Amino acid sequence: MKNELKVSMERQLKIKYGVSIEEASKGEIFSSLSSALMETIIDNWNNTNKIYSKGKQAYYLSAEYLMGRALGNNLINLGLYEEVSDLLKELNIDINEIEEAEEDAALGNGGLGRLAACFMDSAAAMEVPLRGYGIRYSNGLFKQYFKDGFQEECADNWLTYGDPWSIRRERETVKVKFKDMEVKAVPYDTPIIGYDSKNINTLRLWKCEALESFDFHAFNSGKYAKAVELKNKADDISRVLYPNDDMRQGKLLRLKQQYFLVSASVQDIIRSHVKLHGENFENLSEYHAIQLNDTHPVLAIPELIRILVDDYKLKFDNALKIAKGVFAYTNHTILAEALEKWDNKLIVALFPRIMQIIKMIDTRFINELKRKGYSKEEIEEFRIVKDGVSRMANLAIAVGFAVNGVAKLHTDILKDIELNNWYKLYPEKFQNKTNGITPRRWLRLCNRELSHFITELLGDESWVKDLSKLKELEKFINEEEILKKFMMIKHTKKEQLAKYIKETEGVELDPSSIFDIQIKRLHEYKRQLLNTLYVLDLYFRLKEDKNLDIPKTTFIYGAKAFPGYRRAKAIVKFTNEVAKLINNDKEIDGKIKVVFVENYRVSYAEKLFPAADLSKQISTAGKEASGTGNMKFMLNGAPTFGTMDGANVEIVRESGEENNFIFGLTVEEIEEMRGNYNSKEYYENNASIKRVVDSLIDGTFDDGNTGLFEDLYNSLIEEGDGYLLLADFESFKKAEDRVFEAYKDEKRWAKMAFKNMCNAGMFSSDRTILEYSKEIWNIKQTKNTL
Ligand code: 26Q
Repeated sequence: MKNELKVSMERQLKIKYGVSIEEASKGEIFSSLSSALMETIIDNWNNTNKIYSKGKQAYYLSAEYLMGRALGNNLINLGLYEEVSDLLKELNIDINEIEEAEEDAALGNGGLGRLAACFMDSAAAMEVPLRGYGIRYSNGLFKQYFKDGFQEECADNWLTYGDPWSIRRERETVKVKFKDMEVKAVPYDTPIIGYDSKNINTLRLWKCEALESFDFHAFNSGKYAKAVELKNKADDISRVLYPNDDMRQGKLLRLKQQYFLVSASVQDIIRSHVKLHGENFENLSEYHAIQLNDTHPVLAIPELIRILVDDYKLKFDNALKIAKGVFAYTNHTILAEALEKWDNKLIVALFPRIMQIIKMIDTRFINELKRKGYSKEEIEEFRIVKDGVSRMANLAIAVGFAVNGVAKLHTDILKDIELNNWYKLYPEKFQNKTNGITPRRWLRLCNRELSHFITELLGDESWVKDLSKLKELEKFINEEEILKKFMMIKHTKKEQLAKYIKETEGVELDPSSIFDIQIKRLHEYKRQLLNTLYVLDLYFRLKEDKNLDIPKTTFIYGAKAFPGYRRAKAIVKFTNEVAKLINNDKEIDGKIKVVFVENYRVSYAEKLFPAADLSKQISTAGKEASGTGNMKFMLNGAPTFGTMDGANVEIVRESGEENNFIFGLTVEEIEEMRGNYNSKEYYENNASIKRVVDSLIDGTFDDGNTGLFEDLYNSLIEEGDGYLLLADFESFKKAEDRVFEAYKDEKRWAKMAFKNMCNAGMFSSDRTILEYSKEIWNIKQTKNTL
């Protein structure tokens, strides 16, 4: 294998770049090695497709896939990591440097996009016939850097040096029609390699192109701009990922993107159905299930009906009935502002036929409700088309055969509160599917030291595919030598992170300090500001009391703010100012340190999770649907410091409340308080709170006259502190005291951390994907035996 790979690499280097291995740059080595690996998997890939097409398949429709890097993960899944590492070493090349040469594929914002990527990996490993459909954005999520502590953004041109992990399938191009234009959707297929399996699944991403790349007649008559106008208009559709991960933004281009994705994907599914089973659609749901990742791809429903009615001449009611057997919908959010509503005028302007179909679905649905005895007023709240807009969640629940939340608490909130009316109408549709993470990337790849130790203790590597086996490690919980080794590995990962942070951020960290880490998109509800107010209070207390006895602590943040989200950007700036003040204070002498890392992304996450002592998950209870970063920390042996929100509830149930640091109001307590909360009381009656909140307006910090800090002050004091930061402040502080207490006792801490790792088994996305397969899609695990 080694020699074969080397020969293939040399050939690739020659044809692509005209260089030898000795002359090649790191990027060129990355690219040629990846192409060489592609060559070795093609047969298994084609055979997997062949075998899958015989039975029922599921399709994941998602506007986002936050894949990160492919090389390291693919080597792990192929079982070739060590071999290739040796091969490169013989050539005087460090495999880490080659991995670092790969750009992240950042075609997603955060949790929802990363979940889609974990699901792809798990489906392949579990040999589940699932195919992903998405958009091949030319620009992924923006890159972030800090200038004077302010967030700045620049474009992510991840394709500048090409993508060796995808194949353009020109022959499978489809056309997508808008009212005013027609475009090509060209598929790019990426292999999703199953760990320790011959199964290779497919992620198909569509690129938008003009039918003619260039208007020759316009060019000849000297109209150069006009000659490329249509090309640019088509390119725009798959040009960039919208960097928003909550608010609905009624943007025309975003709606075009959504329809582009679903029209191409549904046409593709129907084309393969017709090829395999003929023009018979009564059996569509016997062969296909389509999972809608949030409301973003919900237009797939009217698009399928359009194709069946207009192209294959089915009756509308029959087409609707068929659609009802095919679609299932996942809800990822509780925030009301995130529920997508599209202006009907926009829909009509872009695709009038889709508007007609949505209205027909709405009419049929109203009739169904009338038959069930609902009154006119009651029916109004269910309407799909209402007040000039189309409500995508309503469309998805009315037509889909299943609706699921992403953690137990989240599903309960949907059933009991947010979607209670729907739950009463269709109780049988509602399911819970607690999220998960892939143990390949989030342990086996990113923490090879810990992985090898686990394998040594368990005797083999079967845990990588059956994470529940970690539970067997609990029998070692009182063995000092084992705990010592476990904590030594943690220390090694902290040293590696400290080195990287020194190189990239220029900040020196002490690996023996507590690494307290909060990494996630920046949002008011995720409460990074609460964390920073706490750190500032701790700083003030240290200044007052030189003898305050706390273990040395490093507070690490990573987060991108939506470029138009002023308050989120204010929190970035404020945290950077607090960091500057603390890190430069000679008196503090490094007792506490704060670092906000630049450009947090999947490949950075792989360095942060394994090095964490403490996982910060501090959202206002009831706001975080699940969270998945919390699971990555747990798997790498970090206790959770968090509220009873999202999947934290299940994490604590699995690992024990005594092994985590839970604080803050619960969902029930917040419900009870509704309307009676007055943040000013907390501000006026608590000196610590007053001091840190006042620092926002008393000149302690400089926001460059932008008014950003005053705005933060107003959010807490004048606008009522909607996310209850001040209400949870004292409880937060007490929980931090418990952390310090626990950390001082090395053995106790080691046990807490170890206990978390041992109980992370249920958070494998392998478990999640098998639940979707059995309980929603009704598809079978199918081994590639060819
Ligand atoms: C919608 C319309 C227009 C533009 C953008 C959007 C948009 C894009 C992305 C709306 C939402 C998102 C992403 C949401 C998201 O990441 N939600 C997270 O999903 C995770 C996986 O289920 C959960 O763990 C998190 O709790 C949830 O916040």
